[in-house]
Amino acid sequence: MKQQKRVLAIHDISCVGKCSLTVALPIISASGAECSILPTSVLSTHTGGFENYTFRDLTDEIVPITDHWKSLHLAVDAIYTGYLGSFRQIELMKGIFRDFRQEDGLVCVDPVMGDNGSLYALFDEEFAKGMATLCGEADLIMPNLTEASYMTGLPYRASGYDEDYILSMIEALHGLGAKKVVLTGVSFDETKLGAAASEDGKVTYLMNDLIDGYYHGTGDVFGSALVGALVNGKTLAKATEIAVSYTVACIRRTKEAATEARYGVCFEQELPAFIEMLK
Ligand code: PXL
Repeated sequence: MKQQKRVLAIHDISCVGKCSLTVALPIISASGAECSILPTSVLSTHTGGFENYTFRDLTDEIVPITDHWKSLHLAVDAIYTGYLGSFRQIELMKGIFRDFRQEDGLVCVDPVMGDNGSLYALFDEEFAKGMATLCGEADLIMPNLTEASYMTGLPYRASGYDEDYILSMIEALHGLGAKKVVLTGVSFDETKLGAAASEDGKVTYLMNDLIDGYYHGTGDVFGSALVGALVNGKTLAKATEIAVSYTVACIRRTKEAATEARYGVCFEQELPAFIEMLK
């Protein structure tokens, strides 16, 4: 019997809207790994498309929680960080990496900060610079093009770019310090969208159908599936392919259900298909 892997997922809890921990927990659990969590903040909804949401910063809880875990000698096989609740949390994450990283473990940073060329509410350029330093301490980073551009200083292009643009972005992202890079939101024509997975000097494009419209929380669905596939022993390229396929299936289902995009994607009914892809 293979030992069960433990992933520590560090994101906010957006109570409604299907992103962050409310997708990381079920997706990573479905992959067969245990998903321990560290909530960075609690919000009534996510900040994309809702107004008057509540926000409770949990920065002051992080050290007491992780001190307790240290007293338990808790071991984690992978750490997966996403939406952080304050600038101070960037340094706290570095401390968690130091304290909980295993020799053969995996530290994954999704530098959740923005999309479509701009930063989300509550983030600024200073935060992006801090996030770039956190990416430097990760084994794997998975920014979208917007986040990549804010962290590298290279211009953001929404469309009409060629492979050279993507390759220069990937090179600059490796320059931050991570050996593995998965750049999301890559599209060379109007029919295909996907991700570029890069390690050991090799870039693989994992493209799938582009479905019109903007669906909230898909970055977290993708990232959780990617981490789940990686802790199941898949290669970076294979894990990225699985994460792209699963995310597209979730978007397709949501489009068919015609639910409001700000409420997130119907990822639940595609979990059996995700589990199948991991076999
Ligand atoms: O899915 C990214 C995300 C996560 N958490 C919160 C957000 C967003 C994007 O807007 O607002 C709170």
